[in-house]
Amino acid sequence: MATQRLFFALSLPDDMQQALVRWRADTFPAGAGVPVAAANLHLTLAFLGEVTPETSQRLQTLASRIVQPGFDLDLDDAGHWPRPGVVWLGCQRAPRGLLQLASLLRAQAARHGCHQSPQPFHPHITLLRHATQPVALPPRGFHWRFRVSRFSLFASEYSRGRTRYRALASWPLSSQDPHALLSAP
Ligand code: 2AM
Repeated sequence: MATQRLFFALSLPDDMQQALVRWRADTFPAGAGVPVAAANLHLTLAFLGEVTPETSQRLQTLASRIVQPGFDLDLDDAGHWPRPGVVWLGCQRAPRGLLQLASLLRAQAARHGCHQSPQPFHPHITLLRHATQPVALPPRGFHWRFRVSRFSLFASEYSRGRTRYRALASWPLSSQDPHALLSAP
């Protein structure tokens, strides 16, 4: 079977997608860049690149064994990377759970031959692409919070001029706080 272009990511709840799309339209001028479709908004944990079915299966098995509590994600930062032409939304302080999950998935990917960027992980949701000209960023003060209780493996598929991200599998993050377990009578 052919390879697939895969990545592990967090998807956004529907109401968050809609809120971000409205905020983006109010915040950035139409010519600032190409908006990412609401359904495609996501936060990448580990990019795998072109992957064989065998490697995909192995990484899915490892992902299914991850035991980690869920966490809250605060989206309260925005930035512009002019070289890749990306305007992004992120967090001023990434939660430890997010960094742990990404680091584990990236390490497993690297061990299975998926090249990982030497750049430090900078969690972000890409809002606009092809934003190569200077962009005025909104002043700090915006803030969304959502609970992350699962992560997914996505395939990036391109057809009829459009990129679509299709979830292949999802895994829950446990709802229990490990500290609560430790202090239980
Ligand atoms: P981006 O949003 O910053 O462009 C699907 O393409 C997802 O994988 C996107 O979130 C994209 O990040 C990320 N991605 C694509 N190519 C990548 C690469 N070479 N290294 C790391 N992440 C990449």
